[in-house]
Amino acid sequence: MLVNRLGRARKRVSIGLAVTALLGTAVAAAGPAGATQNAAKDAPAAAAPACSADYRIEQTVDGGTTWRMCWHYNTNAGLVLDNISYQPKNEPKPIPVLTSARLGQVHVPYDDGENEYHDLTGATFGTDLVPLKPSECPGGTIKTVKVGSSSPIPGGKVKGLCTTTRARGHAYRMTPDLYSNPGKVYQAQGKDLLVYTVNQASWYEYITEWRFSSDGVISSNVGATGSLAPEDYNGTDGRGWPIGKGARDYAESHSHNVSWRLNFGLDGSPKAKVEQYDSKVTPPTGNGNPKTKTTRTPVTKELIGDVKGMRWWRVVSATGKNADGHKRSYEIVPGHTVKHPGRNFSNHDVYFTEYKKCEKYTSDNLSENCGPKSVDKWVNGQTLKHPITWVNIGFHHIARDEDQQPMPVHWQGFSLAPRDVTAMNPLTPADLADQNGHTGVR
Ligand SMILES: [Cu+2]
Repeated sequence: MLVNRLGRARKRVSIGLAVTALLGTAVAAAGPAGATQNAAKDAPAAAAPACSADYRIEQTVDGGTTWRMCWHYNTNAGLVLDNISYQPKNEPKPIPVLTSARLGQVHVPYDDGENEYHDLTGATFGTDLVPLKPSECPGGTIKTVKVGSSSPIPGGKVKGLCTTTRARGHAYRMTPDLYSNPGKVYQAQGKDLLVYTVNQASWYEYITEWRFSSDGVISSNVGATGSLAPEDYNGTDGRGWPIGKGARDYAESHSHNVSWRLNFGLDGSPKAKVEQYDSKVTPPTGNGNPKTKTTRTPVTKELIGDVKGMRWWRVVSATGKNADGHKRSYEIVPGHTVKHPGRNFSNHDVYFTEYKKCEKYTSDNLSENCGPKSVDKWVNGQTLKHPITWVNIGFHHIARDEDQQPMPVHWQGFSLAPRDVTAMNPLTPADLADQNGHTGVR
């Protein structure tokens, strides 16, 4: 990630100046209404997104599920999705899920300690949105993003936001009676709405992908591709891997610690509750079987959380219940991750902080007069009334011969799984709609 190409080095400086000029205000938003939009995204989500057609995404996917959202673009954070709502086929109106969802930081520390980058706030990630070819957005639409004068694309308008759909295989499958009627099968193939951009940070290209499934799951993954930084082939100190012939060029090892900032707005209210679940397994005694006891801990104050054993968290709606009378929630499901103990903001899986407008970036926070610069230091015992969720997913990149050239995409990310948002599987076929709860032996 070293930057010594003259143009890029200059660019880094010019961005630094631009950021300085903007300190204390909203970071440069290239969305429909700039600061107004920034303020609006923290308000409770409306049932229908309040944005113009150019900034609206609405897609009904197979199974009758409709996802709606607005988007805008920020020259640091990149793509920002606002007012995301989910409407399965049997729901009378959209269910607001997230008021705002975006990256929080891409932190790249090198193993030799010489460099440590914060790609959103300290590199070209946001300004260097790349134009997409139609073939990179199969079956979809590429929207124009007004990045502005900091874009390397003349005019600053980049055809860089793809929205499309993609098959994901089975949504469900059920054979009610394999023995007497093996031909009777309920099955459906799932379709997802995909929303993605590609941002260049020096030699790397990051694909930021959001996936909205017909069953209510939201996933975000960042795919790192592009090139290994040509300057970083001096890892002969035991902190690199030989790339190229023999043992001459050693690509320096490093980490990509990607984090996300999620501002939930379940059922249109920011006042969600956070819960942590832990399960204790007791090994069997004698000829018995293992037993597991699960306990719920309300997270009432700001928290730094680590996955341990069977632990998980959910964000619970303060107001909404499904048709079964259960509180709606979304569960946080981290993907594969490696924590980076080099900094406290990269050494944990989740951070729940009380909403504060100026707390924008996981590390290297750009706001002036906002106290410490990283998320870990914002966790200081405040009561959670309007929780902000930060998810950190790390990857230690020890390069390999296959990383050139270009580098195959490496994905890292997480999902948000609906838990009791609807009373049944939102894709339940009409035949099975009465099978809710203990319906007896089939
Ligand atoms: Cu890498």
